[in-house]
Amino acid sequence: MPVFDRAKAVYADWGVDVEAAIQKALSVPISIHCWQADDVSGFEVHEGSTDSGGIMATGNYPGRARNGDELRQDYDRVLSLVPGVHRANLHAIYAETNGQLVGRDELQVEHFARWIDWAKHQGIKLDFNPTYFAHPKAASGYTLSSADPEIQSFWIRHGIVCRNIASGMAQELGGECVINHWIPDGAKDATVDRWGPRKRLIEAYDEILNDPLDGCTDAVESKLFGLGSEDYVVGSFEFYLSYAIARKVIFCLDMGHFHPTETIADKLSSILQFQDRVLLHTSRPMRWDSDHVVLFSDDLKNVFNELTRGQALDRAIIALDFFDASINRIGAYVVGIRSTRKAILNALLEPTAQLQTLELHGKNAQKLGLLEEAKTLPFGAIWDELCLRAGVPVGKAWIDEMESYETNVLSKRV
Ligand code: RNT
Ligand code: ZN
Repeated sequence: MPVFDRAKAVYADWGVDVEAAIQKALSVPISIHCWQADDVSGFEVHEGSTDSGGIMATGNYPGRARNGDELRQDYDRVLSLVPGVHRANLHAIYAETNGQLVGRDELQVEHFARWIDWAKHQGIKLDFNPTYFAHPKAASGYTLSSADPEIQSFWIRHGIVCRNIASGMAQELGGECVINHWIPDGAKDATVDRWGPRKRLIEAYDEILNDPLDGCTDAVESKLFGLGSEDYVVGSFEFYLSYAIARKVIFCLDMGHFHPTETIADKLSSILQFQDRVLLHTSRPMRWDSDHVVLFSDDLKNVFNELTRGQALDRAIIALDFFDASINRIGAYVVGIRSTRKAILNALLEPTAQLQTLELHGKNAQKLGLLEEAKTLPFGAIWDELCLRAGVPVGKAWIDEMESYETNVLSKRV
C-alpha cells in the first residue's frame, strides 16, 4: 500500500477524516509579510534620518530585495514553494512613488497600484499596515500618543490615509483588507507619566477609526517592550485588549510580544469569548522579541490546536511576522510559511472529540496516553500528500529550488 494510504488508514482508525483535514488546511489563508524580503527597509524616499523604532533585523546575508520588482519576484518564487491559500501583507513604507518624496500623511492607494496589479495577477488579496516607525517624526519615541500636537496629528493623518488605502485595496481585489496598527510608543526608563500617553492614544485611535470604511478591517497590536522602550510601552496588552473590546476592533497577538515564558495559546479561549475574531502574528521569540523564523514547534502547534479544539480556526486571521537577515531570505519565508501550514494541518488531524470525551469522563490517564501516542502518528505522509496535491515541492525538494534561485537571482543583486 502507498505510504499515504497506509497513513490515512491509521488516522481513520483514530476517527480522523484525513481528506477533510487536507482540504481545510489548504483553504486557510496565511498572510505573508513583505518585510522579510528586505529586512523591514521599505522603498521610501527619506525625509531625514530614521531609526528602526524598536524593531531590528540582524544580519547582512546577500540578496535583499531593493525595490518593488525584486520584492514581487521573491514573492513569486516563495509562492511557488508553499502550499495553500495566501495573502500578501504590506507596510506603508513599501509604497512606490517614482522616486518622489511623498509624506506618510499623503499616501494614496495609487502608490500601491503596482502591488494591486501584481496581486490581481497572482490571484491573491492584500493586507496592510501603517508604518508608525522609522521616521524622523518618530524620533522622540512617541507617535500617536505624543504630547506634541503637531507630531500626534501627523501620525493620525497617516493612520487615516492608510485606512483609505486598505479600503481601496479591498475594493480593487474584493473581500476585506486587514489593516494592523502597531506603534513603537514608549520609553526607556523610569517613566513617570504612564497615564497621559495612554489617554492620548485612545483619542488618536478614536479619530483614526472614526469612519467605518468598506472592506477595511482594523486590528491593534500590543507589545510588552521594545528596544528603547524597555520600561514602558504605551500600547500594552491590557491597553489594547481593553480598547479592542470597547471599540469593537480586532486584537492582534504577536507570539513574541509577551514575557519570555508566556505563550499565546492559552489566551485564545479567553479573548474569543468576547471578540469575534483575533489577528495572529506568528513569530518566534528567542529570549526576547527576536522575530526568528517560525518553526513547527510546540508553541506554534499549541496555538492551532487551541483554535481547532474551540472550532475557532476561521475566527483567527493568520499573518506572519518574522525577519531574519542572516540567512537566505527565500529560505526564511519558506520555512516559516510551511511550518505554519503544517501546524494548521497537525491541529486538524487531532482526534479532539475523543480526547475531550475522555477528559469529560475523568479518564485522564487514557487522555494523556492518547495525546502521547498521537505525537508519533504518520503526520509526515499526510503533509507530503498535501504538498503534492497543491503542486508544490514535496519534502526537502524546495531547498534545491531555493539554491538555484540564489545562484540565478539573489547573488546578482549587488
Ligand atoms: C513590532 C510588531 C509589528 C512589526 C511589523 C513590521 O514589534 O511585531 O507587527 O513587526 O509591523
Ligand atoms: Zn507583530
